[in-house]
Amino acid sequence: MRLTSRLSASLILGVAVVSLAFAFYQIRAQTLGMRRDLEQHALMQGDSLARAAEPLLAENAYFELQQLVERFKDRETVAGAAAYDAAGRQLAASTGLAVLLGRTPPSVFQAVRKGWTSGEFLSAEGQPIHVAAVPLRSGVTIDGALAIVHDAAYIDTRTAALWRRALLGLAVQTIVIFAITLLSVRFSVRRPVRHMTQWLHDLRSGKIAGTVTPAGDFEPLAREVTQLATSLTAARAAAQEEARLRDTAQATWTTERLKVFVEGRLGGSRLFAVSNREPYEHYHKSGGIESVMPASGLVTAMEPILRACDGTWIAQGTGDADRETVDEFDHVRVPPDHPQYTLRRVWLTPEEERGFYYGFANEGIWPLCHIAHTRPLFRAEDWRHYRDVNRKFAMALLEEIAPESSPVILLQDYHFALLPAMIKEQRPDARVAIFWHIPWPNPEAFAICPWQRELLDGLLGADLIGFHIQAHCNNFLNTVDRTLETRIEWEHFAVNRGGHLTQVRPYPISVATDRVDSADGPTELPHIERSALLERLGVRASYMGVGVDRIDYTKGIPERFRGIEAFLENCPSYRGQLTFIQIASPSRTEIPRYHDLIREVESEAERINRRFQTSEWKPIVLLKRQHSHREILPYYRTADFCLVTSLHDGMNLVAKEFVAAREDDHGVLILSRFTGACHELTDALIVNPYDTGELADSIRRALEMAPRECRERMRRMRAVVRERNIYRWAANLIGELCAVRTEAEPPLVRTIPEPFAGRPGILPGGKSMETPRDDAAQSRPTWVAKGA
Ligand code: ADQ
Repeated sequence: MRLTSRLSASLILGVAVVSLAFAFYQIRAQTLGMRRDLEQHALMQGDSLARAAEPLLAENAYFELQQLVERFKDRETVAGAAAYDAAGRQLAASTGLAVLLGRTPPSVFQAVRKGWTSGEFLSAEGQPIHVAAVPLRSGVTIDGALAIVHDAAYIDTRTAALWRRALLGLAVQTIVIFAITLLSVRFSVRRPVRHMTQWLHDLRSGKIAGTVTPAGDFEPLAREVTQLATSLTAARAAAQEEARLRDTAQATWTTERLKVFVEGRLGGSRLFAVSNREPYEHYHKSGGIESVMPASGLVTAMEPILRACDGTWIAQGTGDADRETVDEFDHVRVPPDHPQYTLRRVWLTPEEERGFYYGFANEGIWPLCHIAHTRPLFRAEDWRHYRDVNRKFAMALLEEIAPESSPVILLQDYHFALLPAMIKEQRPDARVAIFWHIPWPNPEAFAICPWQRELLDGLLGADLIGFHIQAHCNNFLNTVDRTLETRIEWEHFAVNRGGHLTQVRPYPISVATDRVDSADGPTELPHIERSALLERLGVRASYMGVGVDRIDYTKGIPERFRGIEAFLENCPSYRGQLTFIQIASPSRTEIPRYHDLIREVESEAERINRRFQTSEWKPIVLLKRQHSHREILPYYRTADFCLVTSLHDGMNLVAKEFVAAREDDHGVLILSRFTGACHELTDALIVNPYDTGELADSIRRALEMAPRECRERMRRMRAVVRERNIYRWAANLIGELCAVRTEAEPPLVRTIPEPFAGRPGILPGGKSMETPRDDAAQSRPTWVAKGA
C-alpha cells in the first residue's frame, strides 16, 4: 500500500504542476485576447462617434452633444461616453458616467495633447472599466476629445469561470490517475511480488523447490531469485545429507565434504588442473554463442572437483567462439550460467593439434596403452609437436602458478606425460600429480614406443602418479624398472630417481551420485516412460537395452552389435521384443581409423536391422550424436540392461553412471572384464566382449533374471558407487598429493619465462619475483626485477 500511495502521490504532484502551468498560460492568453478585443472594439466605436461629435463641438452645440453621448449609453457592456474640450474639461457625459469617472482619465489628456487615439484599463469605484479616448478635430486643430467607457467586469467573470473549469478538470484527472496507478500496481507489481514472496516463504519452509516465473520486467529478478533458491536448495540438501551421514556414521563423500577437505588440505595453496580437453566449449549458434560440455569421461570426473574448489583449469580452446569469450588473459569463468571456477585456454595451431593430439597422443600412446589390436603409429614429426605442446602448456601453467607458493597441480592424462618434469624443473616447490586415465600396458608392449625413456622421464617428474587400478600401477613400475636407472621401492609403490620420490597409486575414478546433470547442478527430471522414449524413436518393444559411448575402437561397439545379433539368432522369441539403443558420439574423426569405425558401426547396425526388422520394430537404434547427460538419463533409468563391452578401458564411467541412475534398484549391468570398473562392480554380469556367444547369453540372462536377484545385485553396486564416488576419488588424490613432502622450499627468486611478460602479476620484460623467506608471515611472493 505504501508503494501505491508513494507512486500515486508523485504522479499526482507531477501531473498537477504540469496541468496548472498549462492552465495558467492558456487562461492568461484568453484573458489577454478578451482585453485586446475590447480595446479594438472600443477604439472603433470611438472613431465613429468622434466623426459625429466633431461638427457639434465645432459649432458649440453642447445640447446636441449631450444627446449624442446619452444615446450611446444603451449599448451592451458600454458604460457611457463623454466629450471634453481641449483643456480636458468635461462638456457632456452619459448619465452616471461623471460620477463613475470622477476625474478626467489620463488617456483623454494624451488624446488632446498628442492627437493619438489611446485606451486604458482603470478601476472606477472598485469596478474594472476600459476607457478609449479619441481626439476631436476641426481641420488640423484639436478641439477636444471623446471618451468611450466600457464595463470590463465581464472579463474577470469569464476568467474566473475558466479557472473553475480548469481546477475541476484537474480534480477529475487526479482521481483517474490515482485509480489507474492503483490498478496497475495491483496487477503488474503487487500480484507478482506477492506471488514471489509466497514462493520464497514456501521455499524457506521447505514445502517446494523449482523455479518462480513472473514475466515482463520482473523476469531478470525472478531468474536471480531462482538461481539463489537453487543454491539454497542444494546447500540445504547437502546439509541434510551431511547430517544424515553423521547420523548413520557413514563416510560417504559429498561435494560439501570435499570442499571443506580440500580447503583444509590446500591450506591457502590453490588447485590447478591441466587437461587437453576443456570442460566448456563455446560455439556460434543461431545468431548467438552457446556453451557445450564435451562427451568425455575426464571432463565428467574433473568438473565437480573444480566446482567444489574454485581452482583454475588449463585446457586447449577448441570451440569456434572460444576466443571471443575469454578476457585478455585467456580466462573465462565457468560454468557459464553459474560461474564457479576459472578456465584458462591455451591455443594450438592446426599443425600442433594434428601432431600432438591426433598424431602422437591418439595414434601413438592411445593404441599403445589400450591393447585393442590397433597398431600404434609413431612419427618423429608428431613427437616434436607433442614435446612443443607440452612446453606450451608448461608455460601457461607456470604463468598461472607464478603468484602462488607451493601450488597443488593435477595434470590429466596421456597428453601431458612430459609436463610433470617441465614444471618441477622450474617450480620444485609445486606438488605435482598426474592421473593417467587410460590403462598402462606391460613393459614389452610399452617398449614399442621409440620415445619410451623420454615419456617415463617426464612422468617421473611428478610427486604422485595415479592410475585406476593396481594392475596398471604394477605395469608402470615394471616398465620403469626395465627401462630406466631407478630404485623401485615396491613396499611403498614408489620410484626413487636421484633422490626424487614418485609415488604410484591406484585411484579408481567414479561419478557424482548426487547430481543429475553436471552442467546444470542438481535437478529433478520428470519421469519418462520407456514406451514414450521408444515411441519418439519410432519403435515398439517390450524390452530395452542401452549403450553410451564415444565411437572408439576400444569400446567394442561392433562386437556388442554382433552379440545382439547372436542373441536374436539364439532366442528368436525376443525378435520384435528387444530394442537396443546405442547412444554414440563421433570422436577423433580426423584420424582415419576412427572415421572408418563410424562407417563400420553404422553398417553393422544397418546389416543387423535389415536382417531382423519389421515395420514397427528394429533391434538396434543408433543415435549418432553427442547427448547431454539430461538426455541420456531417461535411457539409463528405463533400460532393462546396459551393455559395456570395452575391449580395454581404464575405468569406464558409463557403467557407474548407469548404476548411479538406477534409483529403482532395477536393471542389469553387463560389463566387459577388460574395464577398470569390473574390479569394483562385481555384481555386474562380467563378460568377454570378444566372445559373441557369451555376450548373447548374458543378454538373455539379464532379461530373464529374477527380479529379486536383479534388485540385490543393483543395490550392492549402488552402495559401491555411492561410497566410492568422484568426491572420494578427488579427496584421496588431493589428500595424498598435499601430504607429499617436496624436496624444495619455494625458490628465493622465481624466473618468469619471457612470454609471460605483461601478464597479471608479472612485470614487463621478463622480470622475476621473490619470496622473502625470513618473514614467515609473508607467504605471497613479491615481484622484483630479474637480477635484482
Ligand atoms: P572415455 O574413454 O571418454 O574416458 P568413459 O569412461 O566411458 O570413457 O566416459 C565417457 C563419458 O562420456 C561418460 O560420462 C559418458 O556419459 C559420456 N558420453 C559417452 N558418449 C556420449 C554421447 N554420445 N553423448 C554424451 N555423452 C557421452 C577416459 C578413459 C576411461 C575413464 C575415463 C575417466 O578411457 O577409461 O573411465 O577417461 O577417467
